[in-house]
Amino acid sequence: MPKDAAATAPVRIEREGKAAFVVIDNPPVNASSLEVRAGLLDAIAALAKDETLDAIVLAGAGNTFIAGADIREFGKPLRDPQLPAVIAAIEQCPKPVVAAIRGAALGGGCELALACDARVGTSDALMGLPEVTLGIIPGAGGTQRLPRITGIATAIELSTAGRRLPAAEAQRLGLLDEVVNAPADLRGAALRRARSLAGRKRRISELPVPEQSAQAIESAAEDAMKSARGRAAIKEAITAVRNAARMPFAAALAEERAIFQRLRESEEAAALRYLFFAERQAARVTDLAEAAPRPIAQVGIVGAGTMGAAIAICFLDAGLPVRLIERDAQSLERGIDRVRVVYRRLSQSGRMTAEEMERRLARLAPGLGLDPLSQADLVIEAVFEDMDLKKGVFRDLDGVLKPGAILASNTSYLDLDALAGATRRPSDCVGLHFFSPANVMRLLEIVRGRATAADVLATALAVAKTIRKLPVVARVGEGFIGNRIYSAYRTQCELMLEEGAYPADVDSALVAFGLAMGPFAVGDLSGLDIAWRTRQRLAAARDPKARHPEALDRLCELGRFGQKTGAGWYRYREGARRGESDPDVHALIEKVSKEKGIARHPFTAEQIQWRALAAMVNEAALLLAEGIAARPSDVDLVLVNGYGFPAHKGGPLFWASRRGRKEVLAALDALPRATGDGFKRGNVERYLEEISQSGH
Ligand code: T1G
Ligand code: NAD
Repeated sequence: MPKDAAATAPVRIEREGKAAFVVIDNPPVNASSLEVRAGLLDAIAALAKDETLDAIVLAGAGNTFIAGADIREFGKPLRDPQLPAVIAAIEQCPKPVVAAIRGAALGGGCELALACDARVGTSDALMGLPEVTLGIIPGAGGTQRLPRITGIATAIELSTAGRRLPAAEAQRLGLLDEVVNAPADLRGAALRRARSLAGRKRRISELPVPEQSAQAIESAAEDAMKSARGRAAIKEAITAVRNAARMPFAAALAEERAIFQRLRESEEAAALRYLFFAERQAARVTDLAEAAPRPIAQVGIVGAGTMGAAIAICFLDAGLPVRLIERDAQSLERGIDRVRVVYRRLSQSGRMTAEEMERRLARLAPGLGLDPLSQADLVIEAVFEDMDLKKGVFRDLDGVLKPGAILASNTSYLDLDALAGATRRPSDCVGLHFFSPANVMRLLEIVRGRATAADVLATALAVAKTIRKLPVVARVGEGFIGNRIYSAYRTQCELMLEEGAYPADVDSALVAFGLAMGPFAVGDLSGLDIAWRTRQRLAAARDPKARHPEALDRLCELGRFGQKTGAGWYRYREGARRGESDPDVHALIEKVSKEKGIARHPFTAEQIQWRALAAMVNEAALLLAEGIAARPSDVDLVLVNGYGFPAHKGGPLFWASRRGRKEVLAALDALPRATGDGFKRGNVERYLEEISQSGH
């Protein structure tokens, strides 16, 4: 192999005495691409017959072992050699092969490690079989070798949850034989381990599957199916792992591969691949150039209500000191208590030590008035959703904060440019729209104002990474991306009530589609008064000719705000989280239809689904055309990570791009007919084409 080819080869051999290191060097994450697989096969074949060698160590260059198969290859027919061939070569190699694992050994990377005779890792090693998060199952022996180490029940849990095991847990479960603290010690430890095998092979595939009670296996399978929500990959992963106990190794391996190949072609897999790359693209903002983020060492939060307190937890969890400000002592106490309750629950359930809880609470500094924020680098406002109040807070913050500090608002709908306009530093203003519960929901809509400086946006993106949030950038517009689309979707769902459906019909149809909850149950959970107040605020600007659903306003006029008032679209028994259909609501809805002269007709679940999703897709096209969102995949990320849209359907736009064009257009063309004047039809076709061209 000519010198320069050897230098760039994704797999190289480094000799060290009677040992050889096979190093995978395929940046950025040493994915086992076609070239890597071919390189590994050649290397193992060459070393297997090298009499001068007594040990082989498999390692990744940089701080990653192998992050799995190259996901970019999935949308196309897989080319030989495929991973099972490489794994068979390692198992059949007469010399012991030891995996030296630093960083990620995930999916195919974990399967390669399990094919080795021993595994040594550094303390930052991360092992697991996350294939189900890509709509597939392990396809190179993971479902057969893992249960031989951990037992069937644990292997079901690990392969269906897609869990990534830190080094200590991987060692406890037997995936790692040894853990070294310093990366510099890894090679030496791996060599010692290889030599300690004294030429013997230690094939996991030859191990028996540990005995386990049928009851333990059954409950692991049941638990896993609970979170499946119609996802085929979960069900298939359970089947494949269980085959380890009921079929010979080779037969179960072939069955695993067949399932893998079948799922690889599935829409679920295409959808999850699309979201995988969409997440990595979302943080890329084209015109940020080299803007460097500002340092954030101290954070302030104004308003310690439902959102403020949970946002404080995000920053405390990230190791930052937080000043939490309220308007009076009682509200402040309530806010601090909200933080304590979350940490106490984590500590009591063993997910956090009492010491760690105290450490995080010690970083929380409560206060009244804004002066304590004078040295903060970032302040997030989370007071009531009222423009005048928020403008006042922004104006006051402007007078207190040091130069260069960033002012952010957690507003759900309001005009960030107007808030920024209330200060003398609009370029330091940005929207940070968290989703409730903010310490749990991954999504963070970063709202870019007209004046927001590039380095302020870069800082917001860096902050999102620091607090482990998935950032999606939106421009200023009513409801930004998520709330705007959700509002259009909810409007169509409310209009269907006037035409013949009832809340439970709509909710069950959309839950059947895969949404976590239907719009009426969500409304009752978050409080109907929020949407009602927004509608009242926008009433003056509403097109008088457009159809406006009436039922919600009537419910709110009756003081039915949902769970918090014991009644909304549904009626709630004392303490119940699930509502019951309420004949009073049905009567109210029928009365509205009558008053409007609308003949009621039954809806099929499919009709409800198409109408609701067409509304989402259409509104997405409108806001993309306005530049509120930068790309279709950003919109899908928002709906999947903020509004319970099923990830295995990829988001409304991806889903629509996979349906027949005629069906989609028919559903879109039905919307103006149903909605009447004032309905704006978006150029959906353009964005569906864009997604189809993206090759997912
Ligand atoms: N294939 C191709 N590209 C990948 C990749 C992969 N497996 N993993 C990451 N990348 C790219 C990613 O798109 C980004 O590119 C860059 O690497 C950095 O990633 C047979 C079939 C390893 C924990 O599910 O979880 O093996 O945007 O931003 O935050 O059974 O990446 O810069 O151009 O995420 O440091 C199973 C997926 C595959 C692991 C690193 N493996 N990767 O996180 O960086 S299925 C996975 C990750 C499989 C076998 C089956 C993470 C990471 P770009 P990043 P990071
Ligand atoms: P909340 O009513 O639970 O809390 C608001 C807090 O602000 C109260 O504790 C109040 O005492 C405090 N406050 C009011 N005026 C203040 C002042 N001048 N100085 C300091 N504190 C003051 O409301 P919330 O649900 O946390 O919503 C807060 C903001 O977050 C709103 O803009 C809302 O639209 C937005 N938001 C809410 C959600 C949600 O699901 N609740 C989700 C995303 C965004």
